[in-house]
Amino acid sequence: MRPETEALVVIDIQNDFCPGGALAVAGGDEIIAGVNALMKDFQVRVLTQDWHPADHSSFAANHPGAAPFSLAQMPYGPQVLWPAHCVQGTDGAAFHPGLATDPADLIIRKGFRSAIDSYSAFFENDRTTPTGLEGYLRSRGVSQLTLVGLATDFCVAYSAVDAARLGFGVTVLEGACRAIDLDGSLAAARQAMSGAGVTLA
Ligand code: VGL
Ligand code: ZN
Repeated sequence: MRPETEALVVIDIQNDFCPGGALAVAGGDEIIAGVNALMKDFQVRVLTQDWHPADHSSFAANHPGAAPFSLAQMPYGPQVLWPAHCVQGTDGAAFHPGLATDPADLIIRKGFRSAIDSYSAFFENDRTTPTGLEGYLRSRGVSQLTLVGLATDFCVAYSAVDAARLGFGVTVLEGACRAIDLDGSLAAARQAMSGAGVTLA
């Protein structure tokens, strides 16, 4: 059993990111058994849930004429426009039925403001608006994080880099993650994580 100073953070294992979902990540469901097993090793376990309103500005459908996976300029910087996914209250936004959610101490929702996306579990995509997760972990005395989930190159990587920047020790278990890999995004994400001091295991 890991000490109480260590937390497992499970990123976005939701139906829409698994095969058959609106923004399916190849092999997204393959990691679930391993993640469930890993949860038994940790005393602090956090799940994140991508949780968008239907009018969310990261959805291509909300930008007339824009194609899914194209880039838009937002006030906070460039933003990939995604197929509509993880709409609040829909089956796509629910956790995959195979994921053991009962062991979770905290479920943190993100991306619930229409005007701004939030890949990271710590900050929205302006990299400054906090989700509250940092305070939760610090007040529980957590200093080391292990990250797993979907997708390696977006929500996992942004969470890992932010966590390292906040001073947490961070390990990403790549075998318990799967990537979208849009135009080299996986290689870029791995480089960003390594550069931030994240351990890729
Ligand atoms: C994610 C794209 C859009 C993720 C979430 O969980 O990696 N990617 N929303
Ligand atoms: Zn999203």
